[in-house]
This record gives sequence, structure tokens and C-alpha cells, in this order.
Amino acid sequence: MDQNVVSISQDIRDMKIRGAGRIARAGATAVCRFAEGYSGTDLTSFSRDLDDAVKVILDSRPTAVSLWNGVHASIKGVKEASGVEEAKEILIRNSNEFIAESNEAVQNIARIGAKRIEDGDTIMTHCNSSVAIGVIAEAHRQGKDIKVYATESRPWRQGILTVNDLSREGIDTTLIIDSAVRLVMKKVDKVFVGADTITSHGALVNKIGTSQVALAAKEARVQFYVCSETYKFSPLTLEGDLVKIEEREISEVVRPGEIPDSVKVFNPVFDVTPSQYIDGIITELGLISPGSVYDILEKKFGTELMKE
Ligand code: RUB
Repeated sequence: MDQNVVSISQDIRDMKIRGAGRIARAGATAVCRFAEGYSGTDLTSFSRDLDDAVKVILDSRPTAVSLWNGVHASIKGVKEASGVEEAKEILIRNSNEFIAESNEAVQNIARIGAKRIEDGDTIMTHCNSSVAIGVIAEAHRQGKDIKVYATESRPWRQGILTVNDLSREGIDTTLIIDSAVRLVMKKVDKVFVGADTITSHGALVNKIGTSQVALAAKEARVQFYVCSETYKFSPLTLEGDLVKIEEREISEVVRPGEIPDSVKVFNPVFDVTPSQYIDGIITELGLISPGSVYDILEKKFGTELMKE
């Protein structure tokens, strides 16, 4: 197995590379490295080895469809190549294109999303979404006076990354523990979160606790926005597939010996926010309603994907 594929996949599994956008670009990078390092000349062996590499990459984290989409965008058309050299060229070109488009989408979402933020707004964000942070930072750069409450996001505490990112931008930032969300919501005007996956019926799959933030926002009549590239829309859910919710090690929650062995620990790391809690999804194509996800998926993937 290609060593780059193995080590990038391991870094995703260990959360050294994390966040749905970054893992998608890392997945595309892994298949690109596979192509660059491939020295064989037999197309059948190349295809088989590529299938194995893709499997290792996709197995690294199950929930974010961005990884699946990033890898599938990279391997598109490879099976139709006439030889190994052509297959390698297609792979390298596709993955570079995916990475460039992904970075461009993040910038466009920042520009579009910043328009939803007004001078004087207090914002809440959850976990560590580079796309949501991009929106907030862009509004700040435009001179809007904003305050941000960022949740700690147990157990991995990605909120620590978020407050570091926001304060580096010079934004007035307050860290809160996850259980303070409902209390603090009274002071908040808008919530901006990222996405790991958005289903064809407009539900959001994101860091565990996102649905509780959405519930508290709904109760307090606070607008709830999702910042998401359209490659986080899941074509698989068009056919009714469910999104697999990743469960991680109990060592992320408790220290050894802290609780009796008889006590079970359940550590799901994502949850599902139904579409009726979402005021808008800010994508690189514009601000859309959760009800439009199906149409975008159909346009993007058509029936071609469904036949694969
Ligand atoms: C990260 C998380 C983020 C999304 C979007 O979870 O839930 O909100 O992945 O991130 P984890 P981005 O830390 O478990 O990967 O906007 O950066 O793509």
C-alpha cells in the first residue's frame, strides 16, 4: 500500500487532520500522491490498487461525506483511461481541481455569509468549522463590530482551536462550556456552524451538540445558519442511505480507572439537526434553504452517480 495513503489516512483517523473540508482535501491529496508514486504499467493492477487505496482512505472517518465526495471527484473517469499513464494524469488533474475548487468555495462562502452578519451582532458557533470561522472573520474584516461565543465542544475541545482562530483575527471572543448554550443564547443574534454532511432532505450532520444549539436557538428565535460547501451534500442519501454517525474511543471521555468497568460509555461524535431548525445554508452558490438541497444534488450528480 502507498505510504502516503497510509499516513494521510492515519492522520485523519487520529484527528491530526480534522474538519470536513480539510479531510476532503486530504483525501484528494492522498489519491493524488498514490498516482504520483505509482510505478507499475498494468492498468488492471493499477485499478485494483487504487480501489484498495480508496477503501483505506474512506474507512478513516465515516461521517463526513466530504471525504467520499473529494475522493470520488478525484477518481472520476479513471476507469475509462486507456493506460496507466493516462489514469495517473486524470487522477492528478481531478484531485488538484477538487482542492482548488474547495479552497475557492470557502472564500466565496465567507463573502456571501458575511452579508448575513450586521454591525453589533453577537454570534454563537460550535466546534471548529473553518468555513463558519471564515464567514465570521470576513464580517470582522469588513469593519463590523461583532462578539462571538464559542462552545468548548467536549470531548475533543475543538472550541479551543476556534477561540484561538477568532482571537488571532482580533475578534471579541468568549469561550463557554457546552452546557451554557441555552443560558447564553439569550444574548445571541445568530448562530453559524459548519457541516460534515447535509442530507438530501436538508438535515445537517455536524459535531455532537449542534442539534442542541439549534434547539436552543429555535426556542430563543435566534437565526441558525449552516456554512457548507455543496460537496458536503450527500448524494448517497438521495437513495435513502443513512449517514453513519461515528463513535470514538471511551478514552476521549474518561481517564483509566475513573469509573467502574461495569459502566458503559457512549461517545457519538456527530448528531443530526432536522431541516426545520435551519434558517439557511450558506454555500458557494449562494444562500439556500434546506429544501433546495435535493435540487442541487440532482443537478450536480444527476443520475450518473446513481448507476455506479
Ligand atoms: C468538526 C466539525 C465541523 C465540520 C465542518 O468535527 O464538526 O463543524 O467538520 O468543518 P471533527 P469545516 O473535529 O470531529 O472533525 O467547516 O472546517 O469543513
